[in-house]
Amino acid sequence: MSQPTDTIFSKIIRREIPADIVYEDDLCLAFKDVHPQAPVHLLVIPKKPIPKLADAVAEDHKLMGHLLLTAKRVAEQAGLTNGYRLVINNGEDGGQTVYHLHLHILGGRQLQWPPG
Ligand code: DGP
Repeated sequence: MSQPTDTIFSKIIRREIPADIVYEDDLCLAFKDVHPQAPVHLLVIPKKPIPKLADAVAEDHKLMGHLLLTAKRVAEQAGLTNGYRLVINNGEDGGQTVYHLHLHILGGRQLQWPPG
């Protein structure tokens, strides 16, 4: 099923709604999650409105690498020296609620495994 590409995250990119932005470059943006699940909970999103990971294509491979390296950089910037978790929820069974690809950075407490 196709999802609308203009989501609340597109509005954050365009500064139409406020967000606590911690990092930005030409390709991506990182900001605090509005419903934090850990003491540090940040989201890294591409500026390109890819609805979900399953919609990424071969030509996105550099962007995908950039998102991962940005997550590492942002986690370091947030002081997560003792570790952290990256999560990408993909689609309905993955628990995705906002259909603009995003990486969750979770840290600042001991995380459990497996997730619910
Ligand atoms: P997911 O379930 O993986 O699609 O995660 C979406 C996340 O986005 C969820 O943790 C809450 C967060 N979120 C939803 N709306 C907003 C918003 O308007 N601002 C911010 N900062 N985060 C939001």
